[in-house]
Amino acid sequence: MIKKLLTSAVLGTALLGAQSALAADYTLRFGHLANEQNIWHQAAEKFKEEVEANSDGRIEVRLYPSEQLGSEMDVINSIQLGTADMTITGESLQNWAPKAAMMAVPYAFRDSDHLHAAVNGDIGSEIEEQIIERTNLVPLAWFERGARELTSNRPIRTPDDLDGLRLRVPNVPLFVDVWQALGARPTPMAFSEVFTALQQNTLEGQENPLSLIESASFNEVQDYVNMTGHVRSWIYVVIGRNQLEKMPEELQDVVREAAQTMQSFESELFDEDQTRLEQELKDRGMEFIDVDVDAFAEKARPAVLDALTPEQRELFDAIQDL
Ligand code: 2Q2
Repeated sequence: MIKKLLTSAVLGTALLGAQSALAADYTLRFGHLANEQNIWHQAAEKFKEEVEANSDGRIEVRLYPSEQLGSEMDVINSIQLGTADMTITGESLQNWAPKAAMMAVPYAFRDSDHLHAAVNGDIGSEIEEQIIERTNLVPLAWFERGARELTSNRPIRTPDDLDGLRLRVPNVPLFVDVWQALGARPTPMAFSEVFTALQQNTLEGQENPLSLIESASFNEVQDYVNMTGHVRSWIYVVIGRNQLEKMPEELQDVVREAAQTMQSFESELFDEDQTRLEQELKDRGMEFIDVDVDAFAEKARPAVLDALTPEQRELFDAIQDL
């Protein structure tokens, strides 16, 4: 009898143990637009590992790459509603927080150092504060991105060559304004729909950093990378403020520290990626086209200045003066 009781007690404990290993106290549903090959996803995996190990399993992170939780805009809405928790987002936040448009201004940053100085300094803090205030999302980490380049099936060297090119852009008002002014026909569309739209010729072009061009295999449906380098920018990994703050302080610290580890990890991957991407896309058969960048910059500028509100203009001028 005693033996039997003991056995069931042991069994019970074992079962309980198994159960607590399964059900964490907090689950973070982290969805983003890039696929598993992209360094954003590898960084997200690092975050998951760190958070789960350092919280002793009290936090579980579930990753959903390739817009499995919905498009970038959908996931932002879901985080606000509480049905998702984290994502990777940037200039699309302009739809809520006007200062996030600084992540979409063509030719705003001279180089990587200029960008780092802005993001790590007062300008970055101002943008982050407005993001928190207007979206209820908290930036936990940021990743530098390669410059956005235009892909197409005919070479584009000058704005005149655009000639009404049907171009996909993310859901970023400033991108629409600028590409219209340059002479293209921009359409906002979710990232996961772009490949098929290019394949079916509904679209003729898209623009993105080489990293996403490669991981999304756009080389299969686009022949040219036109080196417009039009937007040099960065992106935030964000978490819903409510989701973060409902965790005890010590777990919030685990999340924040894991995000910093992820940021350093991603930055190494980014540097490696930059030295590899152009050759990789050439090996896959894409042709790189030198572009009259000055002509693009000159034609884009009035559209930018026209689109910026006084508040945005002040921030833009501060970036230029940095
Ligand atoms: O083309 C895309 O969808 C991305 O490269 C976007 O730049 C990015 O997701 C922005 O929409 C960030 O908010």
